[in-house]
Amino acid sequence: MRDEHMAEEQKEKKGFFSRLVSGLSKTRANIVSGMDSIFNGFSHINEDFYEELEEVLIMGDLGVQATYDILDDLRAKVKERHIKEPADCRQILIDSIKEQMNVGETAYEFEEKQSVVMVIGVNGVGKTTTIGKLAGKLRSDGKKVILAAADTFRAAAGEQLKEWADRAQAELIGGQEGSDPAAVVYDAVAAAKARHADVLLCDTAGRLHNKKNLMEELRKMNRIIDREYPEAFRETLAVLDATTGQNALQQAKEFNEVADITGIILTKMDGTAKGGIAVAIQAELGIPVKYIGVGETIDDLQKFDADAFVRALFDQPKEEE
Ligand SMILES: Nc1nc2c(ncn2[C@@H]2O[C@H](COP(=O)(O)OP(=O)(O)OP(=O)(O)O)[C@@H](O)[C@H]2O)c(=O)[nH]1
Ligand SMILES: [Mg+2]
Repeated sequence: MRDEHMAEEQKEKKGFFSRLVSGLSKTRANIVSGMDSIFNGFSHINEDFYEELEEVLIMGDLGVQATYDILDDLRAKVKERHIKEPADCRQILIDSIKEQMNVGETAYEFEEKQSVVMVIGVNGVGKTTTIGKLAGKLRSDGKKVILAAADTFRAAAGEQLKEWADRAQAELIGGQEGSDPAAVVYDAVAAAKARHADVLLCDTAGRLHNKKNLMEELRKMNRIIDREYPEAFRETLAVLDATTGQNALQQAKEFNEVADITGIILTKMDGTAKGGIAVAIQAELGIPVKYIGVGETIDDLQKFDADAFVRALFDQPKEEE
């Protein structure tokens, strides 16, 4: 029995890793091929070598901050260890990228607590889909999950979430289109308390009449949760679309001004060459990327694992298949 279980787990892990490997293929082509051609193209380490590396990292969407941090670290280690061969820099660079992305041990505490998770982000980034995936994941861990359809602005947003709720077998609390989203949150909190739910996931609108409106609405919902459900563990996840590259960074900054973002979910990592943005976000904002979306189905949400991410990016995928 136990062996079977372990074999199952191994298989799952493999599937998980190969999905990550294939999801990151364009990012890999973008960053790693560029890096490797530098490692192979230079016979010794000089200023040009560092400059070209810098260019590859910036073009790979790692962001200015992370790029400088990584290169400073590399320069220091090259000096300290008297490294002469460009190829010997590869592993140092990989380790340094990994270091930039450490999530910390408490990142997934909310999954084990009675919690409220606010999911915020501009329209179309993948909030509703991500909530569906997250609900599926929590349900399969045996958690009692309630979804709040607090996007009452966009037509059919409620129905879209309902489909995900059915798929994940989670309960949904919604409201009429055009009704007050804060009222939906109020009702959902009442339901979560009455039914002793483990996790309440709140879907929010990506767009209202204007941005000020949207930010005000988020504040209002937060106040209601604070007041009505103070005992709940709070998590606020900003969803960012990886394909938008540096724009995603700007969005996170704006949302962080109204809500205390505790984590980032980076969606659409499959099929983008801009996966390096995962590194930039952590370096520039100091907010951990907690999950990544690698496709459109319920299984396509993964906990962000810096180690697996870097391995999927830099190791030859052949040996893992
Ligand atoms: N390839 C891919 N597509 C995704 C991923 N996550 C979401 N999508 C797609 O992105 C589109 C938008 O997703 P939604 O979940 O509706 O986005 P939203 O943020 O809720 O949008 P609004 O409610 O309009 O603000 C859908 O077609 C999803 O299937 C992902 O990880 N990979
Ligand atoms: Mg939505």
